[in-house]
Amino acid sequence: MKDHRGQMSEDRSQQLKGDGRMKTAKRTITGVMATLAMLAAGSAHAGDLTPPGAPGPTMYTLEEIYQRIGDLEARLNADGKHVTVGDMVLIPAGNFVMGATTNVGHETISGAVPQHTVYVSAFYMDKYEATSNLWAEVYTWATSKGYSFGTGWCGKAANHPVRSVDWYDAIAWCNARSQRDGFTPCYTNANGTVYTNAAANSFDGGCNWAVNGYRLPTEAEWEKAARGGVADRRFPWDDANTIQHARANYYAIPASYPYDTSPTTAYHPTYYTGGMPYTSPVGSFAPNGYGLYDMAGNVYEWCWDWYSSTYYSSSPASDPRGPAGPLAYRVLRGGSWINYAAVARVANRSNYDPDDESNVIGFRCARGL
Ligand SMILES: [Ca+2]
Repeated sequence: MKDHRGQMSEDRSQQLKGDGRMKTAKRTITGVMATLAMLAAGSAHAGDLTPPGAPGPTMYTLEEIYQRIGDLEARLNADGKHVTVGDMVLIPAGNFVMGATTNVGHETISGAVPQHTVYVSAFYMDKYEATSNLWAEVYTWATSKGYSFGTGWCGKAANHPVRSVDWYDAIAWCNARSQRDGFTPCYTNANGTVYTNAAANSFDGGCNWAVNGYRLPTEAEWEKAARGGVADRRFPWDDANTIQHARANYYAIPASYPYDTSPTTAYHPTYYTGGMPYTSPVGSFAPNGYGLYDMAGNVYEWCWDWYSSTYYSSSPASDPRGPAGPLAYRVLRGGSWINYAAVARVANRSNYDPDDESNVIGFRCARGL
């Protein structure tokens, strides 16, 4: 993964160097073809750019090349390493090792063994947990269009994560966000209509994975995203296998977990204020290798999958989407402001009744290309 990311940077760097801003039309046909080849390589990462195909009558014009280079520049994250669309980051397609990192001596985690290699197709992931502000904007739009929601929702402030939304509310909200933003909704009822009635607290349909709308990430997508392109780590960062309050909003008990080395204990001292929940504004800590924030702590995040503690023994190797349901619980990931360091591990698996809400649970959206 690290090599892959490095390659991505290098490819793009070469693209930008290679064009030399192309201020004149003196470039030879050889140079143009080299640029096209690099763009084709870049398009494997960018996802929705069309590869040029075999050299011949389908060659791009210089104007088209400028356009595509401009597209890539416009979509480069502030860190200079990641392609973004709005507040979403492209998570590149590829394999990663999912589950408890027992191979490097890390602890076994309930339900998170055996380690197994999983291929995940490219997707976009929200940089931030869905905020109270974003929830409210979409919620207002949605209820004006006939959507209904089953639970109350809250957020401590506009820039804090929304919480106290159950799983049904979350997927209906994803549909509403898709429709509001001009994308195709992913969740449809068994009769083919768009899922809008979350107040019913039931869902007999499925997710159309082929469309481009917002949706909950699968558990595999979430873990791949959380690992940030780095293998064999306990937490979303790549420079240590320990956690401290400087890195995440969680409940620190260094005496109980050797990898919890926070000098401050219990609730995060900065956010232990104003009554529960002690959430923090999204993006208050450094992002991970993919440019994603709060993949450890703050609020738990709903995933699509039903939860089964034995699923890793039989899950498919490519784009696993959870066991067949219905089961009792859906997957939660990442831990929250109230959870111990163990729950903030990238391999840790939690679960909850999709019909229940809690002030420790929120979510973020993924989106197909
Ligand atoms: Ca989180």
